[in-house]
Amino acid sequence: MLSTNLYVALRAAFPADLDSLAVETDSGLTYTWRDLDRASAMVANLLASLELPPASRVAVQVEKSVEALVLYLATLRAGHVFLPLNTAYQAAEIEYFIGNAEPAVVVCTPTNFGWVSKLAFKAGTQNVFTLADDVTGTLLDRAATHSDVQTPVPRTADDLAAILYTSGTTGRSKGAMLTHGNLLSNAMVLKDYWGWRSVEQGGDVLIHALPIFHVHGLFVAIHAALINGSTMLWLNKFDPKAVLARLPRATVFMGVPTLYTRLLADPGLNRVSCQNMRLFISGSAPLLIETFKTWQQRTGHTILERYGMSETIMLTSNPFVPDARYLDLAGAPQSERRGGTVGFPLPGVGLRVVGDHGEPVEAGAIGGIQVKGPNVFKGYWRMPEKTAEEFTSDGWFKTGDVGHVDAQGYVTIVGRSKDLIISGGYNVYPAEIEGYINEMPGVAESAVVGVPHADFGEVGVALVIAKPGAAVDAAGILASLKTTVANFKIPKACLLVDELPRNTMGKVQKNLLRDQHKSTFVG
Ligand code: MLC
Ligand code: AMP
Repeated sequence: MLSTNLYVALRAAFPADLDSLAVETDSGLTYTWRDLDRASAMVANLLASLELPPASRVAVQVEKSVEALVLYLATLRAGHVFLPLNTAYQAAEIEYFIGNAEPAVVVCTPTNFGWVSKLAFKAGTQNVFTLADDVTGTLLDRAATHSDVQTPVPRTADDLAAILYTSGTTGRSKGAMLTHGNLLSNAMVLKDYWGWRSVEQGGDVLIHALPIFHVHGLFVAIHAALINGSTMLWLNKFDPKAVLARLPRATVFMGVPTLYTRLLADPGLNRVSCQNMRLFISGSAPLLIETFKTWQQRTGHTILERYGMSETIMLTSNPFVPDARYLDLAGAPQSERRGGTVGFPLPGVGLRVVGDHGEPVEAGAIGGIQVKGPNVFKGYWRMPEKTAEEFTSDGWFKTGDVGHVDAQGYVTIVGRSKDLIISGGYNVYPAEIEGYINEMPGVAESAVVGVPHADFGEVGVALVIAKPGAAVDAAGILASLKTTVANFKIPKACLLVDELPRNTMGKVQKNLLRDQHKSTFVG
């Protein structure tokens, strides 16, 4: 069991040659392992100089950069709690997170400093720094005056390391509290299960093309690279051409399904460009079987699909190679990566499928997925009742995902009991968008549902009923939403309708709406 700060464990895994390459960016900057260690010490010392109570929240909404990664490491070192925020969030969203988390430090882009600092100061935050993606900002100016040596603050496995806001299964955004122990145990399991190669074994090189404000880019990708001493080829923004250009020097790639479909759209993706690669990993949203198969044909590689969530980090994975240490339910080594499934529960993760009333279902039957393990979060920030609702009395976390486990043990996700749209790997909560639309003048009611989309997998469509006699304009609704919420949450179509289908209880039948509008974007 971890008895120290997560940073200490990551640091212990840095290669012996601290002057070797840790990160190379798309703008040509290079960082050695020593650079990461020294820079994060300086920022940690800056945080220490603020004399904050232990486990203060450090809320961060900045563009992706290696300095943002350094800030994450520094927050761990200083014993505080990292709170990353999607760069697309607008003022109303940021105001809620700051009000709820009460961060002691807020770091934002220089461009957003005006409005973010106003919100932060109003909420009582004393320290607002800026950080741009070109190695500038007041955070770095202030850190430059501090020592590049720092002893990480002792933390236990149960101490908080990060809070990730997610709507979980219902309602308003809740802060999922992840501990040093959650993050380290999951990183160690993935290092082993995905067969990461140490520097002595030739090393791995990861193409890091995901945003770093979610589990996938921040924890799965970064921790895997750091805990293995692997170099990262770092892209501040996903660009298929930039990924293709780096494939010959890389061995591992991680992406949401949209990244795979966009790469497939480039003729430069083929067996030759992928010949140095050893592993392509997909997750955060369902990978279509067509994408899985086309990828196999084009590149000769079988994508490894895994499943996780903010509250639990990684839960299941298809196997890396047949390995006698990991047996399937039939007692044979887990071997095949099976498209359409998310593989097996990771070592140490308990997974069960239950019926509507929590009763166990027969093998192979569909039901709610519940999980247990050292990776499962500590609860929702300052919401003990919500936390209690999402756990069973015997300690299993209700994921809100619906699926089944076959006789061999492969887990398949078939749907979600939570009303959630996953668009390009980002979560969109229909209730939040409906709330904004319902407030608009002339709107009587609305429903937002997810429909298939070739690029984003799934996107929202809004169905709106106008009040009698009111002149409501669908384009105007979308334009108004754009001024209020993050752009990825905006429905990609809005239709005015006369009525919404309801069941006998009066509840809108979203399954019918999804079915009616399923061809809006695909043939
Ligand atoms: C961008 N847009 C999106 C969108 N991303 N709309 C819906 N869904 C999305 N995901 C909007 C833009 O605002 C823009 O609108 C229009 O779509 C076209 O933008 P784009 O230039 O094509 O988008 P791009 O910037 O290229 O971003 C697409 C993307 C990005 C796929 C690269 O969405 C992305 O990085 N997704 C990864 C998300 C991720 O990391 N998820 C992990 C969650 S962790 P307009 O109107 O402005 O033109 C998790 C747990 C787990 O789920 O298991 O891993
Ligand atoms: P988040 O709250 O952003 O962490 O999103 C987690 C949700 O993403 C999960 O509860 C699943 O619904 C979904 N998810 C993650 N990985 C997969 C996958 N491989 N297949 C299907 N759904 C996935």
